[in-house]
Amino acid sequence: MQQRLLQHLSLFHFLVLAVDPSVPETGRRGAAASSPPSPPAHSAAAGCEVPPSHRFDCGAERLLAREGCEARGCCYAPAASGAGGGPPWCFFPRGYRSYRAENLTATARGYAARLRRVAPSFLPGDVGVLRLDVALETESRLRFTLRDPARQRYEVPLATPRVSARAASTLYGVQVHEDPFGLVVSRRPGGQVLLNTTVAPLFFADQFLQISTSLPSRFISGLGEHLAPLVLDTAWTKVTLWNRDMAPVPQVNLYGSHPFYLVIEDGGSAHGVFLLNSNAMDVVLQPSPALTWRTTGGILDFYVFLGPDPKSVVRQYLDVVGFPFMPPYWGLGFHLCRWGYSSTTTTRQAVANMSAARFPLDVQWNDLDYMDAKRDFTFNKETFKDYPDMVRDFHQRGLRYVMIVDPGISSSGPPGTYKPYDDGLKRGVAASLLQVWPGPTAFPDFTNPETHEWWHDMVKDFHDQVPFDGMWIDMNEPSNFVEGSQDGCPNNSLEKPPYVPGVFGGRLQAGTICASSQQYLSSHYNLHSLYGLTEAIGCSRWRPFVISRSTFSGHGRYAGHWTGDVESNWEQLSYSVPEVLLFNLLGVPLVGADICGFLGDTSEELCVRWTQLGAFYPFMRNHNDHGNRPQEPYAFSPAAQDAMRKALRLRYSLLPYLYTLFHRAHTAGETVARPLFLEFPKDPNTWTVDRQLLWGGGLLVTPVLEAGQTKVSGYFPAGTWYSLVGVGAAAGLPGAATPFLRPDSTIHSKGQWVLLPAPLDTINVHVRAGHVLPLQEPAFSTAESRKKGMALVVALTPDGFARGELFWDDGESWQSFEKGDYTETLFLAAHVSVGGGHLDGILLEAVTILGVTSPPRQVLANGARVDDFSYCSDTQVLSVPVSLPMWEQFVITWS
Ligand code: MIG
Repeated sequence: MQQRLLQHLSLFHFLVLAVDPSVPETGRRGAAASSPPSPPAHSAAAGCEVPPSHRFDCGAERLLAREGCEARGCCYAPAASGAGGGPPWCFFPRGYRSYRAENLTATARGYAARLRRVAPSFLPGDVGVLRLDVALETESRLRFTLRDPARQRYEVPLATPRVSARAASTLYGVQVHEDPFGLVVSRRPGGQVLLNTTVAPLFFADQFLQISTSLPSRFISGLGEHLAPLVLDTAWTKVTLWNRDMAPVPQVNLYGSHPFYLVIEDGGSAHGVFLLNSNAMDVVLQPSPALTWRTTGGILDFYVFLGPDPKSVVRQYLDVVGFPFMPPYWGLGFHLCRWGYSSTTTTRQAVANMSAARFPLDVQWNDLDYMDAKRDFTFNKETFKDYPDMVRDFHQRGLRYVMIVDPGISSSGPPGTYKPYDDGLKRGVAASLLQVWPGPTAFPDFTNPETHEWWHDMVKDFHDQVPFDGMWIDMNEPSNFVEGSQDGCPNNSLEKPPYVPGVFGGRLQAGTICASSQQYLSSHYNLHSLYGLTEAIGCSRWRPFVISRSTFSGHGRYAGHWTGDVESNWEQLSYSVPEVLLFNLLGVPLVGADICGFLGDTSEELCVRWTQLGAFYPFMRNHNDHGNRPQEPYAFSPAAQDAMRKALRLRYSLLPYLYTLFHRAHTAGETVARPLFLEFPKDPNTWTVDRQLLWGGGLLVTPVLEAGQTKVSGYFPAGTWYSLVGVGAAAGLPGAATPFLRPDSTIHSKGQWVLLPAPLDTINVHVRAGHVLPLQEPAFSTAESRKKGMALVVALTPDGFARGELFWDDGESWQSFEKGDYTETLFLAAHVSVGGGHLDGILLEAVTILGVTSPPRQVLANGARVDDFSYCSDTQVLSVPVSLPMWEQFVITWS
């Protein structure tokens, strides 16, 4: 049987039908095995000699015994071990035929072909003819879609970039394998195959769409939201996406769906793949390595991002789904919350206790406690009688205020007693009636534009009474306390699809509303995992400080995320590092876990370690379940409080740096908290590190994640790393924003693991040589700290270089960057320049230069001698107290 290929040579914009000797091995053998008999089309014996790790499941939607398996033309080989986890017993033979590609034609953006099913599948609603579109969208981005040309199917309503012409040159080559159909994407130059869908047959039935690909390596990350290591296990892991209210445990679908993965290839290049599909799906990873997408609806709409470095992959993904929003400066301060601040008195008391114990606090929160009978947009007129005044008082003290809002609108009261429901009913905005907090409840349908108008009115009405600063949106998977509805769900194919992914609870409606509930844009079956995103869009229109539990691809453009109901235990503490890193890769940099844990009682040691790590979550909030022992920082021993205070001061000192990183995320699609592999992709040791995190490129955080430890081991990529062990009074600032260094704490790494001292009062933080970090004297809120003096930490490389930047604006105006109302400053070692007006009145009070190899004889600041500089030859630290206006150019030199 001859091998036919439709090959695209992107360099020459030229399509040929040709026999290509470079086709991957599996493809060639596949084609050879596929003589096309009529149904049942497949002879069981041929092509079954597939090594276990390369087997693709032929009985995914039902358990098959030998007979049923072979009736499908598949191979049956029960494994010795028990069921679950291992290779499938019933698998496709090589070359199992499904679709054949025909009529390849050039289009303005790339090319198109028709796919025709050559033998009916075993699935109901098979689509016999498909249209393939391949668009060479940019040099590094390829998109391909498979649609039913005869019928408009549901597609995710995400506004993706419009591209009208193909890219002039590309980092990828594409081949279309004719029969069985498959697509091969390879990297240019080099020819590394990144995607090869010829490894298993394509399925495109109404409620079962499946496509598999080989992977060039096992270093695959992404596919949130799950409690898992950053690099996923390819030993037969099924990753299920279907948003679910579920306290985080491994191997279960959680609150968010992000069908995007990033793979690091041998040598450190990286690519990414995004399947723009919101239906319930499984993604199966197997050790060959390979990956299978199996989704229950919509279309197959793929983006492939060529990098070639992992940072570029993230940016290319965000080019499609949207760059993150810019949070207000106060949003980066410390947030305090718990379920159980049962009155304004207890809420005020928490704030007073924080300040009496001299802890910084920027944002006080309330959970459901404030509501009247747990109804949105109401407040309890007894326990929260002075609620509006409380919020105003907080504002007076420079604090901000956020409260919880659930999506479910109570429908239990008599008509005319609850405006949100009466109004919503009138305006026709409910998706479904169901049981959640306040009893019978209607869930607003945020895919309906009218809902946004109504929601906006409700939010505004409430804000007119209670001037809150942000919204905490919970339960928006959406979560339901009965399955489907009080009357169950109808009996139809949306409620009982032929294939149910591995969702927790075993049914799509478990913990949520009926899949066949009709929403404005489509059925809940299609839209379910978009509920949180569409609600976040509705809320961010009012003012963008929104923290949401449920998320979908593109969420970061509108809101942040907290990782839900984590247990107060060490395991959950350590999982929070990969979760925070993952959400940064997914474009949701404003993310954090509940510090000290939510479910169950915390312990003092755990809470200290969690506060230290939490000081490096981009979103830092301590939140506790009702009924648990208190876990506010002031609830612990003096020693524990000292340790927490130190971590908080470290964070507050670093806020100008953190804010600048958010600006880079917002304007350039960068990450804020980042895994080491993003900065050091050529060093394979970094690829699996997920117990440390970087802030930007310049700061490495090595937390203690286990009980009873006073040492911690961390990986330090090759280079010089300066320990920023604490905030001391070393160099000039009255509030001491400058770091002190221990002589033994500079690491000259060849790329190695280092055991670091980590007593209970310390979190290890290292500055990477080559970076300048802008710092500011900490205070008890950002309203205060923003007025204080700044300092620079200049970490020199051995050849005396360092650079850094500062983004500064008023800290809260919406779109100050877009309007040009900001100051951006670039710092270069020994030459520091400033311009713009937003730093008026702020003094630079200290400059700390790390890695100065010989004692300077003289230091000049703007040409004037600085006499009181100090130099320590042990640490090679030069400290220069200055008093320079940040709003003018300045130059500091030493010689
Ligand atoms: O099922 O509002 O994840 O943070 O405290 C409980 C009460 C509903 C779940 C959230 C949690 C919040 C809690 N909510």
